[in-house]
Amino acid sequence: MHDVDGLNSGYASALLEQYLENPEGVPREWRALFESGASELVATHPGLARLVELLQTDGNGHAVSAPTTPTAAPAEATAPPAPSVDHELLGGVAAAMALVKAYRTHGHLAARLDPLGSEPVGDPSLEAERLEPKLTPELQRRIPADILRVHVPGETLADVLPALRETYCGTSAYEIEHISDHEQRVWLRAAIESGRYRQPLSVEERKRLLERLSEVEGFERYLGRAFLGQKQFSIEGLDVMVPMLDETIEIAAEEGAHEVVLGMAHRGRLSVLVHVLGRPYESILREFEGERTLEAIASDPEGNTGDVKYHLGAEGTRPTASGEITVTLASNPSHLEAVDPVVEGRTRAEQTDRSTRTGYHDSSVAMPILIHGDAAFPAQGVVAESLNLADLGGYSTGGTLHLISNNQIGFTTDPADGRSTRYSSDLAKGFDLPIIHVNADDAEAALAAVRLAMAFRRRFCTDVVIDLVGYRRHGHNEQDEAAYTQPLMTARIERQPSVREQYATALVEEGALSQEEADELVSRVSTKLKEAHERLKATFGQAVPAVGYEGRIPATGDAEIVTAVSADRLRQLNEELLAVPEGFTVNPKLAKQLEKRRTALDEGGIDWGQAEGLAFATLLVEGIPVRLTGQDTERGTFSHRHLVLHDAQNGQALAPIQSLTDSIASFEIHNSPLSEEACVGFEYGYSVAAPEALVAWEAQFGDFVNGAQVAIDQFIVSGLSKWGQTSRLTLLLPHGYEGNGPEHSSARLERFLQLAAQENIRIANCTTAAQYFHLLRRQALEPGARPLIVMTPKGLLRLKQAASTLADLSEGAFRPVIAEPGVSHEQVRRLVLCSGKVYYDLVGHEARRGADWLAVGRLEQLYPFPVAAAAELVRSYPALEELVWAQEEPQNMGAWRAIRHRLEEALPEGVRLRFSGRPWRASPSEGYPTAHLKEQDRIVREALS
Ligand SMILES: Cc1ncc(C[n+]2csc(CCOP(=O)(O)OP(=O)(O)O)c2C)c(N)n1
Repeated sequence: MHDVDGLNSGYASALLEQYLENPEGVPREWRALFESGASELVATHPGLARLVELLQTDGNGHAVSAPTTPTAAPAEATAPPAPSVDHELLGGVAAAMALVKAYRTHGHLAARLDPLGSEPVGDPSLEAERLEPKLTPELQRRIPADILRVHVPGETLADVLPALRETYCGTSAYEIEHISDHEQRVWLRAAIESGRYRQPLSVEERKRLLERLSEVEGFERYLGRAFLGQKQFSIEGLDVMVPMLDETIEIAAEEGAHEVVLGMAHRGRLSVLVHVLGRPYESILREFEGERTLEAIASDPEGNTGDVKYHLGAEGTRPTASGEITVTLASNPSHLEAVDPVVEGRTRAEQTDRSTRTGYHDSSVAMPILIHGDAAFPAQGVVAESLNLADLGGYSTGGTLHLISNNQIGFTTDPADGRSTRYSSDLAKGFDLPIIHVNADDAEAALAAVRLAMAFRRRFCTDVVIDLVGYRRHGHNEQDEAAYTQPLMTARIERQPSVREQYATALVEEGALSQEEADELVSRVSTKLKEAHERLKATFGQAVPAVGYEGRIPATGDAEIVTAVSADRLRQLNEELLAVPEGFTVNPKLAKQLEKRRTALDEGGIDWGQAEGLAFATLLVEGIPVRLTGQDTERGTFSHRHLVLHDAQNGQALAPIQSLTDSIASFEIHNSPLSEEACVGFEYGYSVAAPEALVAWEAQFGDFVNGAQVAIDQFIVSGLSKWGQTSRLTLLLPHGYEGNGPEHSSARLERFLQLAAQENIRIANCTTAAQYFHLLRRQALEPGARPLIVMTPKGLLRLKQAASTLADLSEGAFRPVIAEPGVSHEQVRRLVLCSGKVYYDLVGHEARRGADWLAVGRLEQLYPFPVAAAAELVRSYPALEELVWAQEEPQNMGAWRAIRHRLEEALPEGVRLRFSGRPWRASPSEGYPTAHLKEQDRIVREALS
């Protein structure tokens, strides 16, 4: 820096103002000063004032000059000339500021985060001696600390520099400067630098921490010895995760949470079950023994598959200083990270009071914790999808603690092959989350990281990430030889004393306890485990108590479910659904459409959207909460729903369904973000934790539901068999061939049918608004909860013939099979059976006209297959010769392959079965509308003639 002509505070302030307005308008030297790490200074006048004050004296207390002929300076800056500027100090201050900024921004690059001792890359900006001007020790001592606005103690830069280095480049490191919220950045800097959350532990706390680490290590090592080579996915190398969870739960309870919902994969899960959820040792030991006594796993009386021990969920109650707290570990599949949105949904359900009309959400009552693998976090898309939910009105949970259990490897894949970013956590930067990296061998620093994270979460209600950097002592699992692929790392790990050993040594050296006492902590655990194991062995041969399943729900029972609703009630609710308060302007075009709903009850023509609204409203007055989400669901993709109205004058939103006079339950409705996997997972989690509610998710078009395939395969259809976990989650999937190409036609009915077994789910495809009304109500009221998959229509939403009358809703029930009305059964020789929209193509076709030997039947429920009703229908045509199954979908898709055997079983002797539909196809439908029409016509003709 050279030739800053002179200074006074008025001049400097004016320059600053000018700089803020237009950086290009101030002299280069000043711009450099303002920009060289002095952004904080620039933004805050007190810092500037102090700088000016400092620079106005030459070190001997003499005032220094102001410009005589300021080139780009404001005209009023006319202080008397004075001797000279302390250029060295001025430059030093700028460099010091740059240095502080560098520590905050890049300090992590020089931090000692790897317990295995790899060298940090460092960064030139962190080296005081390499800056220009050089920050020599003398110069450092001349720069007062207060001008730097740091929070570490010290008078001058020379004092604060080591503290900054220790803070930002020690065994903890921080990435916070990417956060766009100024208040959050400022808070974090102060919290980190002041050491507020890194207060030294008391001797008692240290001993307790050592005891905990001994328990963790003792447990893992006992399992390793007793069940040599069995998979346990040991936590060793990241042992401190357990005390970190202890600390998190303790703080969560202190902040008023009644429940913590935890999601994690295999690594360390058994240790978490025992130590964090309080599962008795015996229950885990039994699982290991179970693999030896095959009988235990081969004899589930209900034909369930069960699951491996490191997938099972559990619930435990833990005492804390602030009272008891429930800790729930969500069951999860192998599919890494798939459980993330499920945990969020579960938590959200716990946080929601569904007895109020809009659902009162209080995020303080439950807290989600997600533990991620370092390979999975950056690479599984569902992570990003889930992070994107965090701040959305319909999804937020008040901040998730993300803990990356970073063992610096994914199975056999090194980070260099596993991600394109420096850190595993980098994705979180894009979500503006603070990231705390911490060395897993510094147990106290790890606890401090939790305290900081929790304080931040409490203050700002947002997610926080802790990247816990450790290692993996035993390879991917205990059957694996890590040295095949990571020989050097494996050898290094063999030399690494455990965190327990390191911490014990440190405490013994400090005199906090003796070596004997430290050893005693270890042997105590092993004794306890041995005893538990002996106790367990003594019970072998006795009946095995059920462990791990969270409340089995009986399948469909005999209870009569009344889905019809009195006409008076429907009239009243219909009026209320159409009512808007004084002064609310409904869009005039929409108002006309809605007006039709007013007369439809008396004149007929209740369409899909209206029937759906009425179904929801009737449930609300019966005390059943409803939650409906999906892409553009408030209006409805096909503009058919309109449960949320927007004032044409001011845009204000209004959902009349949320203020029904007699409603005693919540109606939540939210447009979802453009995600399938996370959104379906979220709703699944919500529905599991809210078994009394009707939770529905709607796809934009059914085709897109395959973006949520993991949630479907791994949770929705198999959760019951694996974990005894089910729900009444309802998927609304627009389906039907209307000439919109391969991707706006099929909700892949065949997939759901293939996944249906043991009455795990229900699948329906209805053809009238009333059927949909009764179906939704039945789904909510049926005592046995099961997920429901509905192929919902597009064209039928407005089709006159698909509309219903008031009597259709106030009488009757859902009919799984419907015979064609107005047909004389005696004459029928061919029954064309179909499902969904193609029914109207068939009955409306010219070939149908006058063919009194033909009837078209509808299968409205595809699973569980209505065996009796289908047989009854077929037998009701005494002259039947042929049954044709007609479908729009190709032969390898749709319902055909799943129900063919059912149809064959239903056929009387001598009646033929024939298929009419698209031929085997790799893509669901034609791309050209004309090709579609031609093909549709062929299918219908072949069925009818
Ligand atoms: C979606 C998915 N793909 C692949 C796998 C197979 N798999 C199991 S563990 C693992 C490595 C995971 O590494 P990381 O996330 O770092 O966790 P770690 O096992 O190291 O704790 C892989 C690839 C899986 N379980 N899930």
